[in-house]
Amino acid sequence: MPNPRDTLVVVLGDQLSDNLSSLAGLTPAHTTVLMAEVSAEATYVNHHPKKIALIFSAMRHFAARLRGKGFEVIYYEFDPAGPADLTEALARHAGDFARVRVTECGEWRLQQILRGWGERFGAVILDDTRFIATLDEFAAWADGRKQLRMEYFYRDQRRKTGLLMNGDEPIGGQWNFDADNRKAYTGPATAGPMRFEPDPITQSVLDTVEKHFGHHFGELRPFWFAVTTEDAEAALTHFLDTQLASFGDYQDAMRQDDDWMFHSVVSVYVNIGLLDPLDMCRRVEAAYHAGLAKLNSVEGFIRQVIGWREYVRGIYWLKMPEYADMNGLEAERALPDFYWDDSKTDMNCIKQAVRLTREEAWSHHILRLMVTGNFALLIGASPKALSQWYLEVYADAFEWVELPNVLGMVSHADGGYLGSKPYAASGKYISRQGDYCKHCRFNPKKDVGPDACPMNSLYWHFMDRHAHRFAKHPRMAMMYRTWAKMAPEKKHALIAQADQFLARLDGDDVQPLELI
Ligand code: DLZ
Ligand code: SF4
Repeated sequence: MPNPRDTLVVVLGDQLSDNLSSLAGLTPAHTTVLMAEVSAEATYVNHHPKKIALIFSAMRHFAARLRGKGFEVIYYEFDPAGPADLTEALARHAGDFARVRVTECGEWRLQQILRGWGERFGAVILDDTRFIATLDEFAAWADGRKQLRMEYFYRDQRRKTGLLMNGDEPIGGQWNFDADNRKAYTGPATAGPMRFEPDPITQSVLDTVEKHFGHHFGELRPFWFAVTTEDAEAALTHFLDTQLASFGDYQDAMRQDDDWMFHSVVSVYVNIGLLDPLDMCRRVEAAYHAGLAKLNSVEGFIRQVIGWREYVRGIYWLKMPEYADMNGLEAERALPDFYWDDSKTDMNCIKQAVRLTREEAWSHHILRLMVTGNFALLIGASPKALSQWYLEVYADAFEWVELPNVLGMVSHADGGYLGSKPYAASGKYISRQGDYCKHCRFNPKKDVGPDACPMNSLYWHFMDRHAHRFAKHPRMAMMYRTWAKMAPEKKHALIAQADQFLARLDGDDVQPLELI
């Protein structure tokens, strides 16, 4: 029987951290934790089965960890006859306790539900202290600024944490070494991230997920993610020892025979709380001081975590809920079928990116931004549909991080808040950064004709239809000059080629369909 003076703490599926604010200062003997695998959270979008398995298994392991520390844990394993949502689970127990606590969550939708718990159960909602910048700090930083440049925010975070600092100056005399991080990779295929054998807890989760969510897009097995802090730490150590040294140089590279290259995959672990972002950055910094990696690798990694990751979270909470509806480029096209079925396209870059996503619930940032993202931008895919896709298919996707990345970075739907210009690129960019084009039936050097890379004509179609928005942008002016100088017949042929492609995408084309 719980003691009616005790505290009930609700721990969510991405709050699997020892230093969680809702658990801080509580005595295990007087604290009960409630965790629940519920269909409302697993199906508000159709998450990739690997993502559901990751979260359920990591939740079960975290529950065991808490029990090991002496906490009582009420745990609902997924059961269609069990509580359908978190409120139902909480309603069954809240009355037995004097207090209910929960750490704020990472989504507007669920945060409204948590607020409801405040009214109904007197639940206290605590700040999520696992982030480096508080939301108030971010709001104060953003206040009165016309443009929110990540770079300036990032410098403040460097100063605040002391990471890679020499007094008030950045180590190396420069804040950002991104210009060094764009090399194509031609070395041998890499070993990739560390993989873990599923234990009996994970095996049981896999059976549950297969039974109830096996119809969602994506492959459940082989499942190899870390599901405990110890294993996530081991994965980080593996990254530091084998990948970090080359991470920076080849951060934007793409390879047909190597899905991972030097990417750590630790976002999957950090975003559910198995790794602490600041501790992780300190380990990466230590690797630099130990001579294991160059500054461009270490700075690039740390910027992603204390700069970009914190910055997108700040934007999300500053701009929600209106943010989710933004569609600055008035893009309305449905996402093509091949985002769920890589056999339905011959565009090799898209095929590889979707295949990897299907197999692993992961792809690296340049595939997300410059392949699936760029193509969606060029065809004018609806940012809402695209956001939903990213949220569903990636194991590290939670709305606070996914939405600004998709709306701001990928679709330029937020009117230039995150980046002043869209990241539109033709097939030439993709062919420069890797070897996908060598394995493609299309030719990235050709703009028109049956074997022309579709990205090329789509790129010019995009530029042409948005000329009124971007022609005066200083960093796009050169491309608009090229467009202006192009012979009218060439322009016409490019637009006609893209129009025909788009008509085929929309299913309006009466000609026999080849794979696109
Ligand atoms: C994403 C997810 C999934 C698939 N399942 C659960 C669940 O069963 N129980 C739970 O507490 N949380 C789950 N989550 C995470 C939440 O949906 C939500 O995205 C985060 O808690 C937001 O911070
Ligand atoms: Fe992608 Fe075009 Fe290259 Fe094919 S040729 S892989 S479609 S960029």
